[in-house]
Amino acid sequence: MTRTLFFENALLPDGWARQVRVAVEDGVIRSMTAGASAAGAERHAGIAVPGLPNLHCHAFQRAMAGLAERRGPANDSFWTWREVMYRFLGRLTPDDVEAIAAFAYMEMLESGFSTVTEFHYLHHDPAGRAYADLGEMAARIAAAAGATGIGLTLLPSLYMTGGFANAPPMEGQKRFLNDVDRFLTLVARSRDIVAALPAARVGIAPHSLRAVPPEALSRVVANCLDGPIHIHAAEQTKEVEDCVAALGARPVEWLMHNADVEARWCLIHATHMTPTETEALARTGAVAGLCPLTEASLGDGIFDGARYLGADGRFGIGTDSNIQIDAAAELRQLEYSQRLRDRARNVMARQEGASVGRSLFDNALAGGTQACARPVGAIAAGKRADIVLLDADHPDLAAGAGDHWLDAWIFIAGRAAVREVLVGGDSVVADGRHSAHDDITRRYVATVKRVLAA
Ligand code: NGQ
Ligand code: ZN
Repeated sequence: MTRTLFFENALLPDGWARQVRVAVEDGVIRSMTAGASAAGAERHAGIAVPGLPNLHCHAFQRAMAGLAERRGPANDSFWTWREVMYRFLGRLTPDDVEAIAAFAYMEMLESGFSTVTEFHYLHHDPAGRAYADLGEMAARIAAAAGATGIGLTLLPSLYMTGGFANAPPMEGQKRFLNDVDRFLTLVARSRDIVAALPAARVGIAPHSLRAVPPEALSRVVANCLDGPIHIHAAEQTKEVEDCVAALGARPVEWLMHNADVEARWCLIHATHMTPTETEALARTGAVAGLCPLTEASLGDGIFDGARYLGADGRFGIGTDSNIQIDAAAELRQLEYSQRLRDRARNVMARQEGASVGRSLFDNALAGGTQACARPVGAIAAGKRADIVLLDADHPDLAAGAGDHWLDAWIFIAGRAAVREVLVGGDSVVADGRHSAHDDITRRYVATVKRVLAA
């Protein structure tokens, strides 16, 4: 059945348009016409922009947000945070993970994301034994995506070692571990698990050079003939130093020389790169998966956005630890981190007069779409009808037009500007609230109370 949607203002591939009619069939845009009449169409109020892909998420971490903000005995860091995180995940059951993921995905939709790319490594039971179904946890992620309506790219993650040079895994990592063969079985199982979700994709996520030895990395990449390949790289300076000691090169440098990094790849964080690495990464056509709020929260460092953008590097944004789920806030943090470092303004836009919000949005949309490998990312024929309607009556947007709407959303209003979200043409968020907001929230709160009391 074909439905016709109508938007007073919409951001189309060649720019802002007025009075846009969009025909949708089976969740996919078949045609669109600007300057058209609204007769007979479903009118959706607000400013229509493509939904953003979230290119990096560990959903379960949403439930420990705020629980690692207490000072420890000395020198808190990414590594002490990771210990807190490992203790927390040790308690989670499959039901818990499903409830937490549904809540996180609901918040993503409510903030303007319409795809989640789940970098999924919590595979086994608390004792480290595989569940009867190797894909038990993957199925919970898929169920949460299905319940909320968010589009899913599922990236089963391979985790083998506790550090470089085949360091044995730590106790807290035993729920993550697979060998290459069992991992490939899990990838195949994941394809079955997501099959019922609209245009879901499966890729692979070798966790990091810390957790995957070089031989295993080349084997899984050789076995992944399609779908995205994501890997954490160069997030922490200690990781860079350990990588140089073990492999003789910095993480991004090593990947450039030893893996065939191309457009299917997404390097998560890529925080600590030399100018040469930054420019080399840009040339590969791979995506840098930036997670600015998490990188700030964890004290990772600042991505060299100015140089990377200048070299035509592709990037997208991810919510990673989910300390705060807000698409606009991620983009704002990215720009503000550049400003603070450079003592400058309007860094992440290239031409004089260009809107920084528009530049951030366009880049995150294109890079996120490439990294999730779903047919999304534009209000255009052939793409899924994943559309965010910004509130044209919000005080920060009401007097604006065109790119100013994006600047106002990203730099001022944040998620409060998101009024409605359509996935596959169906409204899942209205008046800023997901259609199952109360049920999903109740279940989440009950879960967190139980987990924290345990
Ligand atoms: C993760 N998070 O996979 O959740 C990691 C921590 C690790 C970040 N790197 C675990 N931000 O790196 O081993
Ligand atoms: Zn991550």
